[in-house]
Amino acid sequence: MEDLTIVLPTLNEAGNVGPLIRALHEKLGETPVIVVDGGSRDDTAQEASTAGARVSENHNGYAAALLQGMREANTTWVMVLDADGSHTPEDARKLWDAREDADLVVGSRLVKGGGSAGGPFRRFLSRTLAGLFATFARMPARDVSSGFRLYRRDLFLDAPETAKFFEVQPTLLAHARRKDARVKEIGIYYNPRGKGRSKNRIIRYGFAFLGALWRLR
Ligand SMILES: Nc1nc2c(ncn2[C@@H]2O[C@H](COP(=O)(O)OP(=O)(O)OP(=O)(O)O)[C@@H](O)[C@H]2O)c(=O)[nH]1
Ligand SMILES: [Mg+2]
Repeated sequence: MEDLTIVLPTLNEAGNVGPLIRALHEKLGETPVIVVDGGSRDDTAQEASTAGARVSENHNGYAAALLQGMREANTTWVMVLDADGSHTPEDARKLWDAREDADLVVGSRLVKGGGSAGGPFRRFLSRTLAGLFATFARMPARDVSSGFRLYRRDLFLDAPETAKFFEVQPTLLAHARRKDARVKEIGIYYNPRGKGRSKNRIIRYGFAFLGALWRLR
């Protein structure tokens, strides 16, 4: 798509990232894809470049990888999604089609048309986080931990780099609010990851989210 770059942070996503890039190209045309790899020990980088992505590296965690991808893109819009198969190309198309009158489109499990096959524990977590942030910090979207988003790039180039892990998601929402950005929330369906095992560490990331909640309250 003209004026769009797709950014995929990856860590050991061989078997997932190649098919995803091809499917994204089917839904969104030959949109440039930047894979920001966190030091995968499998064939992620090779697979991504064979599928047509530009691969760069960042070993400082998910948040730094996301922000690096945003800086390396040079289009008006940057879409970020998980490379493990949880986020679908069909929903990517939905976010792209919703960009009119928006500066940030949030792919949301928690609005009409959204949902999740993440299992009851995961559903509980995303809802609890949403509830906590809604109560203690003013957020412009309900699904504060969703990593599926379409950003108007220039508004986010000066985002704070305080977050290290997935708490970058509410941190960027708070940034959008400070900038009076127009935020839309669009229903997406969250699937279980494809190949490979989870890098989500509930304790570490839980504390990181609580730290972000404290900063953004
Ligand atoms: N560059 C980079 N990417 C990461 C890092 N950790 C995770 N990712 C990628 O970020 C996306 C989301 O991470 P996941 O491991 O799927 O996190 P999750 O969805 O909470 O957990 P599961 O789906 O259960 O594994 C995936 O594309 C990962 O490969 C990291 O430290 N650096
Ligand atoms: Mg995942």
